[in-house]
Amino acid sequence: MIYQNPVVRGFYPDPSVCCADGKYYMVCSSFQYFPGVPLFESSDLVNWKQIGNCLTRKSQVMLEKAGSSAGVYAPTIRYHQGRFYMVTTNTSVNRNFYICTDDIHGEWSDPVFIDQDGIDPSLLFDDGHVYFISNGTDENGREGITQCEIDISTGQKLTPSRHIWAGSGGRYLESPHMYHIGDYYYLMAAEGGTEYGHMITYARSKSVWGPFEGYSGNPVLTNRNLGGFRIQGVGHGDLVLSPSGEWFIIHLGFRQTDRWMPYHHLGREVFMTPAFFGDDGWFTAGTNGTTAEEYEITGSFVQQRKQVYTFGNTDFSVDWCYLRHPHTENYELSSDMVVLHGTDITIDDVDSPTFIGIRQTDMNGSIVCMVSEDSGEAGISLYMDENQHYDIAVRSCGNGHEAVLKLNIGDIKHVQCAVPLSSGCAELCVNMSPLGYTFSVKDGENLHELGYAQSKYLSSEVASGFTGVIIGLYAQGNNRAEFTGFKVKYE
Ligand code: 6LW
Repeated sequence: MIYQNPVVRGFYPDPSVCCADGKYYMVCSSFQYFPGVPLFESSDLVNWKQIGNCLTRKSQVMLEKAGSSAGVYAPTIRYHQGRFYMVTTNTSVNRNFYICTDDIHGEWSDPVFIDQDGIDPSLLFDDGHVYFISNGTDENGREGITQCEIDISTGQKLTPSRHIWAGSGGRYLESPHMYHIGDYYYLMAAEGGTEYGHMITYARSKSVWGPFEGYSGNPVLTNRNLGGFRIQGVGHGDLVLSPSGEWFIIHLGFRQTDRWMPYHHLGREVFMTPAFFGDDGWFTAGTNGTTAEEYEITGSFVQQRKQVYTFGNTDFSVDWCYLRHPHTENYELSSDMVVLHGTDITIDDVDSPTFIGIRQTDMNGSIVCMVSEDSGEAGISLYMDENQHYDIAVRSCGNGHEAVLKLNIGDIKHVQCAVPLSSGCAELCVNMSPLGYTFSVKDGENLHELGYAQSKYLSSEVASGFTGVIIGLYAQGNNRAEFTGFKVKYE
């Protein structure tokens, strides 16, 4: 069947995948959001369902006041002898750690820390040995792909950290994964930075310690020369074998808006590109080393795409996320109503405001929600980070209420429009298009247009950082707010 890229839409960067008992499992980065490291399941590599998150307890990850795009970076998931391992970096404390579980639908362990630096850690289980690989520094201070052997039961290093590859010469050598396939150890990595110059490169050796010989056709996968093409920034991937024995690279990329000086605001998403091993044991990927809109995979199934998200058809502990560790007493979540209790902490703070969000997964669509609040401000935020967000809200003023559209772009915090309301209850509406958002409010029978704001200012190119737009429900100002009839519908 033909599948379309991306296979997972919205801000789910740095995918890593493993196979266990006929099912595939995938994890992604989560940065300052909690719970951390979204976990997906698939039986065909094309249809992915989020089944949970790996970091669900405060004791597993320190996120207090973690900066936006700090916190939890790229994870790797591996399965060995009945046990799943997820290894990642908490950049807010600069430490690599892994957790494990024997029940992929259950809780994961507390963290085991590893004394090797760098980001993007990975594990290789090979012939009774476990290797830990990151883009770290060796014992002599040399940076590059760095490896040590560890005792997987304690995290203790069994060898010094050794430099094993310097990459093909691109900047930001990261995302190493090692595979033992046939006679060779393949070391795949990303270079070029996670932007328009991103790429996947690899090398191979007959020994896990090298010396590694770089593939002469590196980069094996990149869209950096496809100016104007919608899919950009492809890189950071993991190799996987499909149920029918075809190789694929599951990797990140993004969908750009505009042809000249393009930008992207939905974050980095999950793409899948076929890889082909030649008789010489080297592999190529995609369409002449690039990722296209669609590919073929053996199998007769349909690629599903969820187009409607409501309180009733999503799971608050799976699909939704908080900013840092939430103050749980401020959230009452049920399938027909969300009640939020606002505090002094606002969504402009690097903290944990009362905020619960779900990723914007497509460019075209609409958001509606009835919001009722008593003495502060409550509404919907198109949230990139604390400095870049558009908010439509009901707020108290004088003896009454008004509907507001607030644009926050860097240091500019602007109230675009304020309309008096007949009560503290109104229906907030957002229309999403690739180039921007249109905001309106319904006060009983009266419809008020509040304005328009460009998606460009919520993009990674403007905001910087590694995240994407989240549709957040928030309350602030020591109030009580009720949200009902929430619906996101994509076209
Ligand atoms: C991640 C690095 C990268 O750790 O971006 O795309 C960093 N690559 O490998 C943050 O997602």
